[in-house]
Amino acid sequence: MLKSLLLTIFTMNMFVQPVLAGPGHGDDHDHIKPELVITPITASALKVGEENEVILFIQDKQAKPVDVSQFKIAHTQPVHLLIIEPGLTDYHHEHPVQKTTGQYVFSITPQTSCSYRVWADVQLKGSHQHYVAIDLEGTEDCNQSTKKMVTLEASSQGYDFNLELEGEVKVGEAVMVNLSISKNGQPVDFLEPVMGAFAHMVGFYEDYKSIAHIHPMGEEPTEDTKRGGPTLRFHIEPEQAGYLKLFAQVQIDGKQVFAPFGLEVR
Ligand SMILES: [Cu+2]
Repeated sequence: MLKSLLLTIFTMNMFVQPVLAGPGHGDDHDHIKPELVITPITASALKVGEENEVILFIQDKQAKPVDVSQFKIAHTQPVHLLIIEPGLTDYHHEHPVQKTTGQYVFSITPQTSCSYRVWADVQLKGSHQHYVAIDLEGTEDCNQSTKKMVTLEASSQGYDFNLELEGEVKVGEAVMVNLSISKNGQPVDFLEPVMGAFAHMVGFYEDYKSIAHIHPMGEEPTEDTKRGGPTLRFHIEPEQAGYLKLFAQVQIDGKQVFAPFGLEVR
């Protein structure tokens, strides 16, 4: 299981499914150690509706703290944190900042009292991109029943989002997806660059173990003054069947706007 985690290879525009490396491998002495070990340093459980500061301690295989300079920059950031609770409704995308070598801080204001799972999207220089899962404790035990609503339409902060699939979403098959954004029926063509693109999409499977990072196709903005929209193309090639909750992220007027969708991968 850990072997497959280490062998997870990142390919642009492809789904990536890391195996969640949880505790419980303690007496298996001959396994391959994960490249990075990330431990949350938090005084207490996350408080709902409040800004919680979380410190992550990032160590390498030799338990040495990992400095931010050791990470390869991807989509303008050394570390991306994709964060969600078991119900797959309250998605957060954060970029932690290094305080001292190996210690990285970020803030999160959770909308639920559940625990949250953080997928740290990381790549050490000279290595491959992968995800490390970290759990943050909540104040409530939440069961993992995801509302499996299939929807290709979403509204968020006054903007309407629509997903158009150019084919059936099936395991192992590539399909193009068009994301369109409008407001009051008018196309939104003033999307601002965020993390080196006009839109990002991330998917979480209902098993709460697998994540899918989907990259935009086409030209990427080269300057902050560039604007994009109203339609952006993505490439999806799922490696796993089941319900997939997708979140699109765009930036408008300096604010992050997230739109949730639900798909069933056949
Ligand atoms: Cu990010």
